[in-house]
Amino acid sequence: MSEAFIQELKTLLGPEGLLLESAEIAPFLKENRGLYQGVSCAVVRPTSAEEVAAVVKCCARHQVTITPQSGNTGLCGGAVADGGILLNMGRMNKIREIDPLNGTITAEAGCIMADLQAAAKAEDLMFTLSCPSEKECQLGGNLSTNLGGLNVVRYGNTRDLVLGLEVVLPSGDIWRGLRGLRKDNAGYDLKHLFIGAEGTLGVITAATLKLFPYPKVRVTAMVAAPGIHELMELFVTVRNRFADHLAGFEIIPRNAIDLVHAFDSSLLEPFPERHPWYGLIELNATDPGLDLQTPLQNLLSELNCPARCAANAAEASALWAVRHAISEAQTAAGASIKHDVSLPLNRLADFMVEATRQVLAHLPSVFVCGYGHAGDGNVHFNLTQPKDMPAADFNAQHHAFNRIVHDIVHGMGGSIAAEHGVGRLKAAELKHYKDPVEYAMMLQIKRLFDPANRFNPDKVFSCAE
Ligand code: 2HG
Ligand code: ZN
Repeated sequence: MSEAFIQELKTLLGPEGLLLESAEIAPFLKENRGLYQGVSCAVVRPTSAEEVAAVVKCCARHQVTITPQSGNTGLCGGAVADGGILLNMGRMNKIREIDPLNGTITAEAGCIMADLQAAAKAEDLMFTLSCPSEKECQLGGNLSTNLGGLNVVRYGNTRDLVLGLEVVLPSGDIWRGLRGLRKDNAGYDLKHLFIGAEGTLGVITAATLKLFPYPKVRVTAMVAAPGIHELMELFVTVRNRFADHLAGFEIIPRNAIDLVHAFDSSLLEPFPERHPWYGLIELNATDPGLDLQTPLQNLLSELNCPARCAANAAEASALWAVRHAISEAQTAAGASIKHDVSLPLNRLADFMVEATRQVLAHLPSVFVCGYGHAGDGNVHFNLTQPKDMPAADFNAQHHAFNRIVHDIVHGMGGSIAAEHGVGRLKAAELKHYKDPVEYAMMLQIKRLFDPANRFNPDKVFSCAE
């Protein structure tokens, strides 16, 4: 980066908007899982779309690349700086509007998910995205990876919630598309190009998303099943019985619960006895008079299904705390090779069985723990380093494990990237598995929006494109 470029940035941003000291920059260059080390000598922290646009134009003049970053909680290296500037959105954290009549929130990319939930709740509305990292992750990242999360059965993925976007394009133009319309068929629906694009087509600076009436009734229950096939059957039965009242259904293997207890022994043991599989069910309703608990309990006892219905909000939180802790517990247990994949619901259980069989055949001592969001077929099929194997040796198996797991996913009609993005981690895998016609269309779109390949250049697409 030239001195002239840095001088221009200083003029555009002022001292708070530009970090140049290595000690200040270092936290932004850290990658969540320690897989990558970001490289940059300038972290830009704008406060408006106009500032972002000015920075983008300045980068174009000086041929500098841009890595957009929001909460930096990603798991696939999508926000790792590549030598150009790191565009951190954390200071664009204003909620611009909550419109109760329209049922929408318009918020900037640097807003933290938990803050959006709280702001909506204050208006008796629900911001429905929720995930274990909700106290740190930011809207820009949620949009850029199309996060699903814990309420996906009822409310859908991020993409299903977005009505409008504000985006700074690689040209430096600002697309002011913050419409709150539920029906808009005036031409192409361009917002969907930017959602899930991981900052490769532009920087999302704000979004308008749907809100829902805040539920007045909530039932949380942990259930148990002898196998994953039985658990998925139970999911379908509960979904068909409760339809829109089913907000979430999480699938959890026994060894995830063991992992969680090894990490934090104060977390709840759901039942006195152990079971191979657990399901965490969340039902909700806006009608305060509606009893969901009795019919759920009746259904589960008719099915002879071990169940623990939370008696109060504290017990519900304790049950959810077990689920929330899985990812952190896995991190604490050693190096992990993660597969954030999705399957058609009718193949999810077969996938779990077959993938477990094949990875154990490859490395019998590997710790296999696949859990996730049953509602949208999203499984986190994660492998943890065996205790007797150095992390470097285990990590050297990354490609071999990817090939085993992703081949099964692909063969069953699933996707190798569900809600954590492609980032740097899966760029080569994406190219390997994507239909060539589809991949070529993606490349054409990338080249149309970003012909100089300056926006997150080494993410989603392989460097060699
Ligand atoms: C979750 O559902 C998150 O807990 C993280 O998506 C999953 O760490 C993971 O693999
Ligand atoms: Zn998840």
